[in-house]
Amino acid sequence: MSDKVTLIFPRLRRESNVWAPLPLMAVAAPLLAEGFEIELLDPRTFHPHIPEILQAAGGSLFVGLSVMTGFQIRDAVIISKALKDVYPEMPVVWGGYHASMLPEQTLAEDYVDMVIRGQGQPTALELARRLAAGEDLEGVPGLCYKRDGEAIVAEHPPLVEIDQYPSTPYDILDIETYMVPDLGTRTMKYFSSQGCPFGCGFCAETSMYGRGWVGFPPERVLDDLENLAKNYGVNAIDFADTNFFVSKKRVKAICEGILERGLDLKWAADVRTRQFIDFSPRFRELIRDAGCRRLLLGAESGSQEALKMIGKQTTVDDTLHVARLCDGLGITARFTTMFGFPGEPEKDIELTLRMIEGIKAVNEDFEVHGFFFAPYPGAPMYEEAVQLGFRPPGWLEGWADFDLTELHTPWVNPEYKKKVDMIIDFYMPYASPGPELRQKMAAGGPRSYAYRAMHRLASWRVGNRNFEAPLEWKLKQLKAGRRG
Ligand code: B12
Ligand code: SF4
Repeated sequence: MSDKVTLIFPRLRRESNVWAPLPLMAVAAPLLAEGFEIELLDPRTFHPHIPEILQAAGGSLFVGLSVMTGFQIRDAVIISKALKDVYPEMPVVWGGYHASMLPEQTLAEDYVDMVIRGQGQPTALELARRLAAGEDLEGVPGLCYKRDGEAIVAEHPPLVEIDQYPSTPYDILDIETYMVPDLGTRTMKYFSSQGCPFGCGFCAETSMYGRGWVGFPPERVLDDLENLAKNYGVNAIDFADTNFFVSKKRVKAICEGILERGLDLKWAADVRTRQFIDFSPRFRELIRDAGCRRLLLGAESGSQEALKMIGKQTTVDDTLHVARLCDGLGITARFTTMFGFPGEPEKDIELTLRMIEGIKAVNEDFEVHGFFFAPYPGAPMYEEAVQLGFRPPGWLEGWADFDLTELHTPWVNPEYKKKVDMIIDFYMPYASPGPELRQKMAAGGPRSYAYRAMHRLASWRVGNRNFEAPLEWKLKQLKAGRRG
C-alpha cells in the first residue's frame, strides 16, 4: 500500500498576495512525523492546474482539499471531479470550514468521498493510518464518509492540544513563492494558536472550534520564528491566529523572548478592541517594542444597536479609543466593518461613516475595510437569518458565489449595496487618502492632478453628505465593467 497523501489548496478569487497554505501545512505536520509522504499542491501557483494535479496525485492513500465557503468551492469541485474521473477508487476528502459546517450537503456529491470536520491534524492522521493498514473507518473522530451509499456523519470533534504535533513544516514548500512584500520585504504567514473563546454572531469560528482555544507554548513559537528569520530570511510575520491575544501571559513571554533573542521581526496580528483597551500601558508598549506594527480589529459597525445584536461586546467609543492608543504607540490599526445587519441597515451607513471619520481624524493612514454581512453556516446568526428570509443554497456548488463582498440577505436590496460601495469604498478613501493615494497625489504630472481633484470633490461630497449625480463613481463603474 502507498504511503503518499496529496493535499491541495484550491484557487481563490481576487488574491493580491499568495500566502502560505497554512491549513494544509498544519495537517501535513503529524503525517510527515509518522513517515507518510506528503505531496502538497497549490494550484494558485501553477497553470494549467488539472493535468499537473492528476499526474502528481496518482497512487495516493487519499487526496485532501482545503475549502473555505465561497469561490474556493468552485475550483475544489473542478479538481475533485477530475480526480474522480481518473482515479475512481482514490478517496477525495474535503476539510476546512465549509465541509466542517455542512458535511451532509458536501457528501451528497459523488465527487466527495469523505469530510473531515474541525482540526485536520488528528483526523487526517488516523485516516491515513487506517487506509494504510486496510482497516475499517468506523469511529474516527470527526471523519464523515459513505457506506453503501449512505452518509455516516460524525459529530463535530472538540479541539485538541496542538503542542503534541511537530512544528509547521515550511520546508515542504518552495518558500520563496510565499514571501510577501507586506509589513516587511519578506513577510511570512504563521499560526501560533487555533480557536477563539468569543461568539460574535456573524462568525463561523464559534461552531468550528466550539469557542475553545489552543496555542503553542512561547518557546515553540520563538523557535519557529527564529527558524523563519535565520534560515529563510523572513523579516516580518503575519499571524494567522484567529485571536492571537487570548493568553496574555503567553504573548508576554513571546514578546520578551523576541527581545531577548534579538529577533529583528516586524509583526501583525488580530486583536479585539476590548482586549487591547484592557491591556496595561506597559504591556501595550512591550508589544510595540517586540515588533508589532499592525493590528487588525473588528470595529464592525458604528451603530451601538448593531454591535449589541451581533454580540460584539464592544462599543463605538472603544473603537475610537483603540485608534488613539495605536496612534500613540506608532502601531497601524486596520479596522473591518460590516454593512447590512438586520435591524436598521440604512441608518447604520451614516453611523458607520461617522465612526470611520472619527478613525481617520485620529490617523489618516488607518485603513477601514467594508464588507457585507453574510450568514455563514455555523455562525450564531445563521438561523436567525433564515427566519428573516435568507434562503441558503440547497446544494454544495450553490455556495461558490457566497462571500462577504456581495449581498445575500433579502432585508437589503441592490440599491443598498450600491450606496455602500459608492460611499465607503469609493468616496471615503478619496476623501481620507491613505499613504498609497497620498503618494499618487504628490507624484506630479496630469494623473496626480486628477487624483488631487478627486480628493477635493470626494471631501466635499462626504463632508456635505451629498452623493447626488455621482458621475465620477459611475465612470469608475463603467471602467471596471470594461476591465472585468
Ligand atoms: C489566512 C486567511 C485567509 C487568506 C487565504 C489563506 C491562504 N493561506 O492563502 C486570504 C486572505 C486570501 C483569505 C481569504 C478569505 N477568507 Co480567510 N481566513 C484566513 C485566516 C485568517 C487564517 C487561515 C489559517 O491559515 N488558519 C490556520 C490553520 C492552521 O487553521 P485552519 O484554517 O482552521 O485549518 C484547520 C482546519 O480548518 C482543518 N482543515 C483545513 N483545510 C483542511 C484540509 C484537509 C484535507 C483537512 C483534513 C483538514 C483541513 O485543519 C486545519 C488544521 O487544524 C482564517 C481565520 C483563522 N484564523 O483560521 C480566515 C477564514 C478561514 N477566512 C474566511 C473567509 C470567509 C474568507 C473569505 C471567503 C472572505 C471574503 N472576502 O469573502 C476570503 C476568500 C475570498 C477569495 N479570495 O476567494 C473565514 C472562513 C469561513 C468559512 N465558512 O469558510 C475564516 C475562518 C475567517 C472567519 N473567522 O470568518 N483568508
Ligand atoms: S469575529 Fe473574531 S472575536 Fe468574534 S468570534 Fe470570530 S474570531 Fe472570535
